[in-house]
Amino acid sequence: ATPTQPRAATHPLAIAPVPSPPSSVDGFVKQFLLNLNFDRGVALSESSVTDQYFALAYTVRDYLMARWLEDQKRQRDTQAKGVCYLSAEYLLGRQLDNNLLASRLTDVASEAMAQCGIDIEALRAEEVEPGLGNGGLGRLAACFIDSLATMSVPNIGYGIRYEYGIFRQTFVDGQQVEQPDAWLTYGNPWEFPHPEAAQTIWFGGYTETYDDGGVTRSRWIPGWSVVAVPYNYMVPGYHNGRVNTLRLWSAGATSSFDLREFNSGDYQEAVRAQVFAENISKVLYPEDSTPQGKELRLQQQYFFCAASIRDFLDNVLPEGFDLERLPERVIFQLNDTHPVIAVPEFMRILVDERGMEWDAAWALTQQCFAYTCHTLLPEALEVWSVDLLGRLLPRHLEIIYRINEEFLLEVREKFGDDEMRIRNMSIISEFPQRSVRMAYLATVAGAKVNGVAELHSQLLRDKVLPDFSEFYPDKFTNVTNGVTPRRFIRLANPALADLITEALGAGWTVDLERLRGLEAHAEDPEFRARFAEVKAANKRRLSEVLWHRDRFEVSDGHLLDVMVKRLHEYKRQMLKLLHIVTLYERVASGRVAASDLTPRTFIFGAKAAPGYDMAKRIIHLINSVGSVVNADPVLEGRLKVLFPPNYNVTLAERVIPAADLSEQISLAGKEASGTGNMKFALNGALTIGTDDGANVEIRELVGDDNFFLFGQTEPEVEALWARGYRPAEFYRENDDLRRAMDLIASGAFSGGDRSVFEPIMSNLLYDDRFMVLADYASYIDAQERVDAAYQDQDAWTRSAILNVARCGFFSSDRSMRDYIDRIWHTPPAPA
Ligand code: T68
Repeated sequence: ATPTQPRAATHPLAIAPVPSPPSSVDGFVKQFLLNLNFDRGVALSESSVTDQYFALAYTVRDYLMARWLEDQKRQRDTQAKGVCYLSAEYLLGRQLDNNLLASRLTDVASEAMAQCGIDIEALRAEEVEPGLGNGGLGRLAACFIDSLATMSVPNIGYGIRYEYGIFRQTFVDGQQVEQPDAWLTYGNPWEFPHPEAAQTIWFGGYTETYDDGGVTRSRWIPGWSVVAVPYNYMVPGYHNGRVNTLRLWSAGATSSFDLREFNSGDYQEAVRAQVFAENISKVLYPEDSTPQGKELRLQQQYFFCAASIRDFLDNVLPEGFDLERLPERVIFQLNDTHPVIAVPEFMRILVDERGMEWDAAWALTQQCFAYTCHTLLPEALEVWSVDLLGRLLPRHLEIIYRINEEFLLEVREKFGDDEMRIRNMSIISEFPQRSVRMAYLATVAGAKVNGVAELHSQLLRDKVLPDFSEFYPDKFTNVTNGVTPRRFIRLANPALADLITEALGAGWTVDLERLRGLEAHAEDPEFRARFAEVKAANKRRLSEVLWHRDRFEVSDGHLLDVMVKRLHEYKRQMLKLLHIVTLYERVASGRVAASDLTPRTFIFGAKAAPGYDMAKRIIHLINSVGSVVNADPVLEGRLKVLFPPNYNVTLAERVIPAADLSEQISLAGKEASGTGNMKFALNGALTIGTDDGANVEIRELVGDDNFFLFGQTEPEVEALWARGYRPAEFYRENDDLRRAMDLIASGAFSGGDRSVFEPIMSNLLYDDRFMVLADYASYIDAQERVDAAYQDQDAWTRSAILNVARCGFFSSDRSMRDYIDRIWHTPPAPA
């Protein structure tokens, strides 16, 4: 048995008698003081805010512990089918409030802290959010594990415990400067390390063939190894007593490795080995949607996949489990291609280590894995050069070759010797260099392949993987993304949550379609007034946060127009900026009176990948336009541009509930789904958006009257490319556009320096891959409809309520139900 297999130890108590909720304030205080004294080693009177935060976190943990231990034991006993979610990213956000909410301890904890003379708000502010993800994909994983726990579905989330998460963004002279995210500096009260359960993960070396009783087999003689130490995190369900597990792996040196060096007297080498090994989980790659093909990244991917697969087979499954029955026990869900190396690893274990026949192993693999694709950008599809892969994982490369060989035989059988098609479908591409297409490998290996919104799944079938969808017509499916209403309504917007509960009763938090009940209330003037007051209060709260954080002031009575997401050209922050510059230029040139502007505050939040020059230039331009616009008296304070640095989950929870207008303006056919769009609509913002990703479904649900649609559709985009897109023509033919671009080009936002933003301007004029100029006129027009609609505040509020009422579909609980029905087939867990 491995160190994590249970021992036979028993005692009548079995689980320590920690008070379990609902609980008294006294009991909570007692437990808190125990933790403060015995774990932190300080007296209350001597304790720092950090001590108090840790003791509070430990106390919440204590209340969840019995349930966590029970759920693990029950799962060991019942071996119910569960989901292993494999994801290189989990963008969790702060844990304290979520865990208090899940365990019904929010009020008890506040009262207990008050009795100790502690301001719980100060403790909340003390928590550093774990930023172990880049954006949508990582946050989606966090929403999904929350929903699975809330629905009592057996689940282990597997990933990487990066020592440094997504960088902390600062601005120096308007330009992004990245700082390391040292989130573990003061320790982390939410994790449980298990160094005794570490795994050894091997890399490199070579393969050899050997004779196995007359059959020639291949085996891997690896060259070097690191250890993977599991860190467990509790994932509590909301009010159901369920606690699932998130298991993140941290890399370290193997003792044999550095001991050998140490014994030979080379201490420097031993330390170097240590550093080398620890590097593997050192830092999250900050590239979003542009894979870098770096060796360390592949090491990270294999590191966590190998550790997770082995953990599941050796520690989670009972000893002697019949692997033929694995599909009844588990599904490994691949969150994009980042964990696809788990497929050849799984095959290697079955075939090389467990002696299973290839065909039997492959049949199991094709039942036990499923793949979610999160992109449509061709440059975002991950490929690994055969060279690199073969050097790092030689046996896995052989396995991939064999998978490909047999797959292409099947293709020939079905489609004949159509060499063009064979080349197009091969998992190995030959140009520009021989490499492995990870999305193809995932598609061939997976039982199912899904996109993340209706439009995306359709384009995935028709445009990205057309040959595959013809070959495997039943493999492709859609699961539209969703977001957790616990974090993004209950925690982020308590005032709205209370208003909803008052109107609809409790229960909507786990059955979000019930929000439909608000439709009737939208017709009630008093309800509308209260809803509007909630929005106003959220704006005041945001205003305080931004003042405290960045010394920004948010003026009263402004329409809050928000665009928060990673900075990427396809998302088109430039289009938003051209709108702002247009409004400014009209007033500055005297063509429009400032008093005719709808007062608006524009809020941006966006990190750029550190190596993405154009994105960084656009950040610089946003800040530069902001400086000029915010300072120019000609606008009479009617336009403000705020760009708080370091947009993250914590800030999202304050910004989204305050927003009036949600900017979802990607070029049609480029944004796979979006999830921010759902969070805004559920918090009563109206969307201005293109027919892209999940915007399509939002608009269908809320209705055209409650959504500001603009821009080309995906087929129109295709048709314009086919005709020949010349952006300069749009520049020449649209006066407003020309004036706005000329103003930027003139150096008006760069102290007269015309060179700073020239690369952005010439890119727009002569390339404009994302058709900013083509959609400009339509966007400006839609913004004028926004201004007009905002004049009638009461009608606006009615629309906002209808957005909330009609977006219950976008709960991640519904996404989980869809995954269960269409892909996982995990039976409902016992209550
Ligand atoms: C996003 N993708 C999609 N990628 O862009 C978004 N990529 O439309 C969708 O809603 C979301 O996934 C959830 O499905 C990403 O966020 C990444 O973050 C990423 C990270 C590393 C490498 C490539």
